[in-house]
Amino acid sequence: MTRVFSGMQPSGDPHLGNLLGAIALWVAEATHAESLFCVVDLHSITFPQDPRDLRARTLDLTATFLAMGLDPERSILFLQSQVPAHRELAWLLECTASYGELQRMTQFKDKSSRGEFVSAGLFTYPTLMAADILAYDADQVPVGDDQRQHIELTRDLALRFNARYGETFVVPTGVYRTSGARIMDLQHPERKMSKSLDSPQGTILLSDDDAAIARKVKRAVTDADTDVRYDPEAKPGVSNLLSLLAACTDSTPESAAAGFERYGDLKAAVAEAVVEFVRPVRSRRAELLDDPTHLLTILADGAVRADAIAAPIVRRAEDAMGFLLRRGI
Ligand code: AQP
Repeated sequence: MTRVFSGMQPSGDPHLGNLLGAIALWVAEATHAESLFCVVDLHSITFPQDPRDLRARTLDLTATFLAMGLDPERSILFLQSQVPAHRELAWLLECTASYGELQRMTQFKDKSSRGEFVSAGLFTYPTLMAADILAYDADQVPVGDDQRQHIELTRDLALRFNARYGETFVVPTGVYRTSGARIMDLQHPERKMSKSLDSPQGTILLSDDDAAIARKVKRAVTDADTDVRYDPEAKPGVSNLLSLLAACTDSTPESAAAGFERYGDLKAAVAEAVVEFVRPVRSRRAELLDDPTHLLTILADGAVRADAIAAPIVRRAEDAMGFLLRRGI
């Protein structure tokens, strides 16, 4: 059976890009594959986190996974930090990746140029992501379009490792949505909606109430003419609104454009569709957060199941590289 793995950082409240570009895709993938979904808390510390915020956001994101429809019986839901394989394999892959290829990662260039503290972990982040995936022999990785370069690197590292040390890792492929794979910021439609960019009016968060969502959509940047058509190059703002409408209503951006003559009507329809999509997820998440013990129990169970898959794969990689395995395992 195909095995699917993906993860998300608890680095801020999830936004519409995370929900539509990633988790909605995971829910679809989980129906026909063995699947593992992970809160990648180790990734979030590439930037300093307040420990209390990190704990709270980790539970928030776990509840978000469930509220979006992931089923902990069918999928393995767990925390990256609770399964040692991720950290163990990351070092082996850091020594497989070259300095030059990590320097070429656009996410590193983008985030390191924001003038904040640049940790060594931000630089090696893609090797930890590769470890997340390769530790499970994952065949498929459903992610947003912004992760393409990291998936390509993961494939390159798996192929390089296999060529040097013998067949060890499954070479995974990325899975992307056809519409909604990259949701753009409503105020800056040339850049992706993001947890860490300071653009409160351009970012729709899961915690936003209905009125805030409608206000942000209505104030979204469009362009000078009034033509409603899907053309991301010439009309990035309008095209982003059409992508949102399509992703929330299960259609395509081109067909979503039909019937709209004015931006005002399009924005009203997008606001309604997004509100209807977000509202039940927000309220289910709030219910789930009332019982943190239940969430922690799901995570503990997930960690045991994930560890049972990943630990032998890491031992396999260590053995292939020439490390002496501890007697008895
Ligand atoms: N704007 C987006 N459109 C579609 N998909 C997106 N994803 C993120 N932004 C968009 C997808 O969500 C998953 C979460 O990945 P992550 O938590 O590792 O965060 P990220 O990709 O680095 O992006 P974020 O959520 O905006 O966080 P920051 O600001 O910290 O970078 C991935 O599958 C991603 O593709």
